[in-house]
Formats: sequence, structure tokens, C-alpha cells
Amino acid sequence: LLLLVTVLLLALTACTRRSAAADQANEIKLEYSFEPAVARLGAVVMDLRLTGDSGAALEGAQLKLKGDMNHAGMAPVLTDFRELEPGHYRTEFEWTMAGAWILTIEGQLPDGRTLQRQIDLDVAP
Ligand SMILES: [Cu+2]
Repeated sequence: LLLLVTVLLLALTACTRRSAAADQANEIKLEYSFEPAVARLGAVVMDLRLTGDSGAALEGAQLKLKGDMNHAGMAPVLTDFRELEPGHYRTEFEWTMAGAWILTIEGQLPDGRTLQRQIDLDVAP
């Protein structure tokens, strides 16, 4: 039993470490929007706005998007964001299926830290 508890504790610690390392920039505020605004099957433009502690635009981040659905067997959507103006990032992709999606925004900030955020949303047919 003691062994089992130890193994469980190790597993929990490993999980916590992994997520702590994934987003090293908790104070950075990320706002996102879509065009069309309501997610439905087809092409979409996604905008991100990153602001720092002071409310200033955070420029120079290298960001990419991974879109997964909540079921197995689909190729993920993979795309890069480009910076349109300081702190304003954009990418285009396609909602290839209606249903539950998990978007992961991941990248590197100019100071070298990793940013990772997840968005869960439903795509209408
Ligand atoms: Cu699917």
C-alpha cells in the first residue's frame, strides 16, 4: 500500500510540474476573438491580444495554435500566429468538423518564457 501511495504521489507531482512548466507567464492576459464570432463549420480568423502586467501590449511573441477535437482519429489543426501590430496576433484556419474542440495556444515570449493557454469550445454545424 505504501508503494502504491508513493507511486500516486509521484504521478501527481509529475503532472503539476508539467503544467507549471507549460505556462510560465500567468500574469500575461490573453484575449481572443473569432470572425465569424460564433464558431461554426468552415473558415475562421482568430485574433489574440496579449497584454502584460501594466496593461501594455506584449509584442514579439512567437505563437502557434493546435486545434484538437475531444475524440480520437482526427488530424489536429496546426497553424502559426503572425503579429499584425504590437500585441495583436492573427491566424486563419478551418473548423473541419462540428463538435467539441480544444484549442491550445503555445509559444515563446520575448523574455524566453513559455506561454500556454487552452480554450474549450463547441463548433456548430
Ligand atoms: Cu471530429
